[in-house]
Amino acid sequence: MSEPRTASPGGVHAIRADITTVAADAVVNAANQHLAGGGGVDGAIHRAAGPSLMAELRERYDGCPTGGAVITGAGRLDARHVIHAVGPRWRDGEHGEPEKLRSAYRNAFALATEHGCASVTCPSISTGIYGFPIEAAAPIAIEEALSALAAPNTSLELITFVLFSEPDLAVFRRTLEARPPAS
Ligand code: AR6
Repeated sequence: MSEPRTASPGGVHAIRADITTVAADAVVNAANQHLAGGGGVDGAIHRAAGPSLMAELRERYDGCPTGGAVITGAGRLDARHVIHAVGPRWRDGEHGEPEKLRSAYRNAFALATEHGCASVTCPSISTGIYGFPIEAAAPIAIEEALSALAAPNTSLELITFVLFSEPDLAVFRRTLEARPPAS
């Protein structure tokens, strides 16, 4: 796992899977401000990675604000890093939720490129327990992924959104089809 993984074709993709089973240089986690673990994809990632993840979070970080992201090793996951991104809890859309979600993705992809990652897997942040409507979240996620891939000198080549359900996958696929490909 010393070489960055690349898979062809590059770009932004959406698949249906359990994110803990998909290999990548970095796996994005939908975490909370306390970096305390929890349910949903956060619980699944911590269970699959093992206790080293929580140990490193406790040692290196004192939480993370909403819209931010931090990075750790990946324990037993088939990855080099886990990037813990904190999305917003949905209230009514009038409390900066879209901007905070955009910021969580942007910071997550920035960390991935700072660490020389080529491939990143990513869940749909905030659209589970945090209640962000997925139709509004998918365009934000995909715009940020395309913009991260288009940045000059980025190490990023492939961003795969890993959705847990067919309806969620359909929303991401529809949104992707409506967008121009990354240049
Ligand atoms: N692989 C891929 N996607 C998954 C998986 C999985 N194994 N498990 C769930 N999802 P959520 P949030 C999907 O609730 O809304 C935690 O307690 C899920 O269907 O995991 O950002 C944290 O600690 C949904 O589409 O994250 C926070 O407290 C997406 O992942 C809080 O939940 C995100 O749902 C964060 O809530």
